[in-house]
Amino acid sequence: LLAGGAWRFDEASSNQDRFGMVMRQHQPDNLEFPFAATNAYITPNERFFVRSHFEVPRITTETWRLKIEGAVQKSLVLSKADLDALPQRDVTATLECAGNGRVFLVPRAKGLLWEGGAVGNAVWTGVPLADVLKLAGLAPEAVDIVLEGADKGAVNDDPKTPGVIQFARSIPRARALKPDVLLATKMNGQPLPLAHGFPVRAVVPGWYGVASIKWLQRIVVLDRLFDGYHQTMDYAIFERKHGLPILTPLTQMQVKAQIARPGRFETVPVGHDYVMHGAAWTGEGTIGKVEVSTDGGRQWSSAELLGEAIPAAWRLWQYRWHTPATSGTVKLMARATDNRGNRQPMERDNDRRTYMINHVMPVEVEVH
Ligand SMILES: Nc1nc2c(c(=O)[nH]1)N[C@H]1C(S)=C(S)[C@@H](COP(=O)(O)O)O[C@H]1N2
Ligand SMILES: [Mo]
Repeated sequence: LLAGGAWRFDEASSNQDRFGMVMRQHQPDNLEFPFAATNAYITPNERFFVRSHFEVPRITTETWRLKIEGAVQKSLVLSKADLDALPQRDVTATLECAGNGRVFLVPRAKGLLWEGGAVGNAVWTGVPLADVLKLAGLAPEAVDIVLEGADKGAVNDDPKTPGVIQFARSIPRARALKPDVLLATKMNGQPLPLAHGFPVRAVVPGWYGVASIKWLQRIVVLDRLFDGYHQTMDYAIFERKHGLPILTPLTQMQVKAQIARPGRFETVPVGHDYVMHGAAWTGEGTIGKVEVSTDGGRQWSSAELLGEAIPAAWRLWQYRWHTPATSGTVKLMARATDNRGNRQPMERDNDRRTYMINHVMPVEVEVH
């Protein structure tokens, strides 16, 4: 007889320490990483969030081509072999979706309701975009570099797209020419996975993920700023100049610390040493400090930063918290400051619409 109490799951099964990805949308599939499971500096490819607006285009390496046209000295068509023959470099960079944390906005926002897992950190390998632009030769009037993906579709709710369009975003000339912007063919040493842009994607370190165009197929150099759909009707915020709200495409990630553990509503033991941990990142800079409050924001103490400061890559942090001697609800907060002096705001700024969500968000836990 098998006693009920003696029954156990098979410890050899592969799900023992693996939280699965969380599905936020089907077809196109959009998945987030369960952020509470953060336990390593590098996010493994199969645990890196997926944000895709249209169906994944299936491309073969043999037929893939990259066209470079517009305000250039000479238009080019490169094959994957042409790209592979150019000097390669590695860049470690964190990608965060501009809508990460949207589920916490009040009132409830439209769009994918990400919790904290639309972020990941990877080593990208590829050819600097600047080298490819040099081959084509930028014309003097070149202002904006539009990157276009091979994926396409139509948005049928307002604001509608003008029929079927490709996913496309631009990077201003000066940013595009810095050597850290890559046309990446590898992610953490592996060929780019299909969901992450196979065979070639852009990586724009320090910028919200939307700039890092997947399934790259065309570069169009414009003599004016690009006002495409995905940086005006979508992925744009209001910036105020002389009191005028001006719709502006999102660029750099805003400084942010997230708590991985304890998780929301997790119970922690009374009078115990608990090691809180998480990650913090900013745009093109590095993290200067992470502070933690365990009393709802009255007092702040410095957390320990792990590893080294690499621009545009996240920094893991931890903080030894001696939990209260009596049970009750505690509001934990983490707040990051970057090396340029930017610190996370305490309040939400609604000019940011449903993007750039980096205000300090308390995590309630039960001391029990
Ligand atoms: N071609 C293309 N590129 C794209 C997207 C897309 O839908 N199509 N999504 C963008 C957005 S909004 C983000 S946050 C990142 C996500 O990259 P990932 O899916 O590799 O995490 O890709 C960006 N690049
Ligand atoms: Mo995104």
